[in-house]
Amino acid sequence: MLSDLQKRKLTKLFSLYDSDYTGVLVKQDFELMFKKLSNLRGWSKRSPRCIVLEDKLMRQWQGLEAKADTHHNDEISLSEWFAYYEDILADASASPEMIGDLIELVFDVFDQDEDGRINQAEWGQLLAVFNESPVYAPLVFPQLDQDQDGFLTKNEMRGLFINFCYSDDPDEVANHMFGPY
Ligand SMILES: [Ca+2]
Ligand SMILES: [Ca+2]
Ligand SMILES: [Ca+2]
Repeated sequence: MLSDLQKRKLTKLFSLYDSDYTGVLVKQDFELMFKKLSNLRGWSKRSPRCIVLEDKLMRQWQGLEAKADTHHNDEISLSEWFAYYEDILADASASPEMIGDLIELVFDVFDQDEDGRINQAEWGQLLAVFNESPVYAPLVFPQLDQDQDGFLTKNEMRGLFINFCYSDDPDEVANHMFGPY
């Protein structure tokens, strides 16, 4: 069973994906996300990185639809989303792959200076693209960056995502990684 705290965080994650603010996830949310992300980087439609990004997002949508759309109506409701995550979080073999894919996507798009790390400004851009105010970046980033070197590495990010998804501790810093929830 997901706890209330986990449900609040997963509702937050759902809202990050709901690009068109309809309260359900559909293919168009991923298409809009693709547009926002490729615009952020100024990647032309035919550039290899753009093609890779579109392919990754479409595969994410297809994977989500195949597993989460249990009512087969081409959309994912919040309750389907909860059920999907309940399965993922219960299956130790499923979550590393999902979290690994998300991290690759974050670094592909938001590591804009391409130093292999995410800094506070890059995190602010992620928040802005995913429907959250970048004003939260200076509030949350220093807490997320636990070794305080000014950057999140892939390893640090992995730990944060895992705690965001799994932790039932209200004091866990990763709870706030995407802003208020
Ligand atoms: Ca939507
Ligand atoms: Ca960087
Ligand atoms: Ca760090």
